[in-house]
Amino acid sequence: MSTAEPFAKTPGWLDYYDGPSRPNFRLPPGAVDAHCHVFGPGAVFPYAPQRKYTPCDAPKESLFALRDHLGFAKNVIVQATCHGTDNRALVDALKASGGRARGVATVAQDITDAELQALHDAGVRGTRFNFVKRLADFTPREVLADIAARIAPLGWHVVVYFEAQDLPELYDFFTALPTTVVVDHMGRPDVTQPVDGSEFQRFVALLREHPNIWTKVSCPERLSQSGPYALAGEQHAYQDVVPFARHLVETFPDRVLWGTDWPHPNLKSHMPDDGLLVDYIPQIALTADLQRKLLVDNPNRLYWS
Ligand code: 0GY
Repeated sequence: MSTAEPFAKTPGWLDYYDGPSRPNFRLPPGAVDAHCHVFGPGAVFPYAPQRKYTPCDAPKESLFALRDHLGFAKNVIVQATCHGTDNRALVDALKASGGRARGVATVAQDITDAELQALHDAGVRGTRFNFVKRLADFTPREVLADIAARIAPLGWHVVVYFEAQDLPELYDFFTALPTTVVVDHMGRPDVTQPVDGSEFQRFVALLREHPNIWTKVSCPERLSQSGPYALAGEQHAYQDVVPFARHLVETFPDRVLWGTDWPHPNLKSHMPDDGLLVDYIPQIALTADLQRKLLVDNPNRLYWS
């Protein structure tokens, strides 16, 4: 192992797609990729000892090049579990972005007010609670509630990531949070179930009954069972996910966000062409008005106002 590459990737790791296509779909001016990550580089920003996977490096320069290639104006960079509560790679990217990126950090209960303020000054506007068991160790609810109470006065929100089957157990915790709450990837529905089935309708009810809860209609490449994959020019990728995302975009047009999820950690089946992922957007947001809300108005309201 060389000193330049101090970390060996998890066996079977798929690197992000090299040479993505230029989207056919023209993003509206000011569009935000509201869910993406930076990884390392590990030689500069080491991966966390408690991580559950070791990714390929995915540095800020590559993210910003992708942003420009796809036609996005800005990014929301979300702290990934492989960096634990060490937000240095995130902060470095935010500072290098010239105001064109905001961040969602992961913080520990013992973070000081001065450290929170420093994250805020760098462009952090939220903290992420990860309940996906393959990604993160259990943290007691009291600890998370305490963190939420600490970040609320800064005007931050809480981003939550969980699997659909765990929503019943988490429902009361989520609905008691004192901030805006953003749910990653539509709460990870089982898309072999119907949109009007009980599992997805429980998630829809969560949003309907709680106007402070938003969701990212992202990650069809992670949720799809039937494809087709966003590869080889495919303009109608991930058909089985479309009705779920479209339902949320049309029911809650002012509380949805979209992101690439670049560099797509832990995907096993394939690595999507990010240009074709952008071409997926008009399948779920059918009008220019819905597209502008999803890509421009909503993320700018949450992260830049
Ligand atoms: C995502 C999804 C995943 C990983 C993480 O923080 C992370 O490590 O979020 C996943 O493996 O499903 O949103 O990036």
